[in-house]
Order: sequence, then C-alpha cells, then structure tokens
Amino acid sequence: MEYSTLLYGVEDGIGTITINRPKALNALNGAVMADFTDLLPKIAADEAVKVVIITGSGNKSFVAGADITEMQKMSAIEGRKWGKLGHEVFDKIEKLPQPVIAAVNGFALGGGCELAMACDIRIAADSALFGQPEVGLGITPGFAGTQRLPRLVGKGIAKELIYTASNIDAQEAYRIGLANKVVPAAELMEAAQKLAKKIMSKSSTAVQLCKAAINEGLDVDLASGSAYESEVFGLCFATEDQKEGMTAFVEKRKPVFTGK
Ligand code: DAK
Repeated sequence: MEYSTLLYGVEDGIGTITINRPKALNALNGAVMADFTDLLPKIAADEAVKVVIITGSGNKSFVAGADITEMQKMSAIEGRKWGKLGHEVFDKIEKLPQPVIAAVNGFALGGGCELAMACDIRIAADSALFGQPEVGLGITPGFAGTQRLPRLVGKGIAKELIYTASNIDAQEAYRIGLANKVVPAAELMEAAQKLAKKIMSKSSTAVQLCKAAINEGLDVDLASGSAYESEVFGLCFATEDQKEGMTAFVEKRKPVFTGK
C-alpha cells in the first residue's frame, strides 16, 4: 500500500505505520488524515496483523501537532469539519481490534499527543516531549485532548497541562502515567517490537476481547462494563485458544495459540 504521507509495512505480524512528513515534523494535515482513513479499515480487516505500532519518521518528532499552516486560515465551519475528521480517525485507531503501541520518538504536541493517547500503550524515547500547546494558539485541543488526557492522567494534572500549555519530558510523562515506559531513543523501535512480540505470544482473540472490554467499560458505568465483560468472557469459551490455553496449563506445557 502506497501513501503520500504514511509508510506502512507488516513484518512478523506487526504492522508499522510511520507518519512521513519529516520536513513539517510530521504535522497532521488533511493528506495524513485521508491516508489514515484509507489504511485503518484495511489493517482492521487484516488477520495477519496482530499488533500495530505507530511512530514518526526521523529522530526528532513523533507528530508536532495538527498542521498550523493548514489551520491558520480555516473558517469556523472548516474548523468544525477538521475537528470531526480528527475525531473519526483517532476513534478508528482506538477501536482497531489489534492493540496499538505508540512509539513516541520526539515531539508529541497537540494533535501528536492526542494521537499517542488514542493508542493503547505509549513507549517514549528519552528525547520525547509531550504537551497540549493549543491555548497558546488561541484554540482548544481539537482531537479529544480534553477528553483522553484527563482519563489517562486524572482531571487535575490534565487541567494544569492544558491550561498552561506546558510541555513535559518523557520522564515526567512516565511519572504521571502518560507514557508507559521510557527507553533510550536508539532502542525505541526495538522496545516497541519486544512489547508487541510479548503481546503476540498470548491469545490474540483474548487480547482483542480485553481491548474491547476496557474501551467499552471506560465509557459506561461499572455495572454496564461488568456486564460487557461477562459477555466477552463467555465468548472466550467458544474459541480454540481457550481450550489450548487451559489444556496446556493442565498438561504443564506452553500453549500454542492460533488466534481462533
Ligand atoms: N504545523 C505545521 N508545521 C509545523 C508544525 C505544525 N504543528 N510544527 C513544526 N512545523 C514545521 C515548522 O514550521 C518548520 O517548517 P519550515 O519553517 O522548515 O518550513 C519545520 O516544521 C521545523 O520546525 P521548527 O523549525 O520550528 O523546528 P524546531 O526544532 O525549532 O521547533 C517545535 C520544533 C516542535 C518546538 C516547533 O516547530 C513548534 O513549536 N511547532 C508547533 C508545535 C505546536 O504548537 N503543535 C500544536 C499544534 S496545534 C481542532 C483540531 C485540531 C487541533 C485543535 C483544534 N479543532 C477542530 C477545534 C489540534 C491542534 C494542534 O495540534
């Protein structure tokens, strides 16, 4: 698959998306959103892809935000349309059946921080910088930063970060729970692949059902979330992976999962 702003490849069950606008520090413009809109349903339907990694090209930036040069002249109607498109794309990322790891290789500002937050897990290079600088540009975060950041790090810290437009380094992002892990920049992709392989050694059907249950549950009350969990738990007993996992335990051997 050839795209003007994204590189995409699959190796050993890992689909890697690289946002490829290094001259603009991988800022998200309409073309990036169009490419994501085409690619994401294809990944969702590809059973050979078990885990997805999203990163930015070059060694300086994951994504330095939405493209300010494109937004500069937008009318209110265009701004609303742009925000809606961003939400649709990020929701598609969040709802991909496969787990998605953000390998944050530098600036993750504005839309870049929001993109990382739409992923399931964030591994940060020690050079990464996170922030929501929007209020310094006279706008609000527009790709769900006001929604996902408080869910991830809590209301108080999210409000402080958003109101002050402060950037934080990778260690601080780790401390507040925005980054799962910090690694030396040179080891970032290796660390993301290692994590992907660890996930892939488990039952992919069970992992995907866990993802759906966690995502569904966070948007509803505990009783509704628990009811959803009971349903997916029951579903597991219709899979070969459940039989294999439990039989392997009883037979004191390692399970061999097929994702069926
Ligand atoms: N957009 C467009 N171009 C960008 C960019 C961006 N966000 N960030 C960097 N670039 C471009 C620079 O203009 C420069 O281009 P040339 O001048 O070479 O043509 C090139 O990338 C290299 O950048 P710098 O020369 O500035 O590099 P430095 O290392 O000196 O600085 C920096 C790196 C990341 C600190 C700096 O570039 C910077 O501050 N960039 C802007 C970061 C930022 O403010 N990001 C947040 C953008 S706002 C909404 C929808 C969406 C959003 C909001 C609302 N609604 C619909 C309501 C989302 C908003 C955002 O994401």
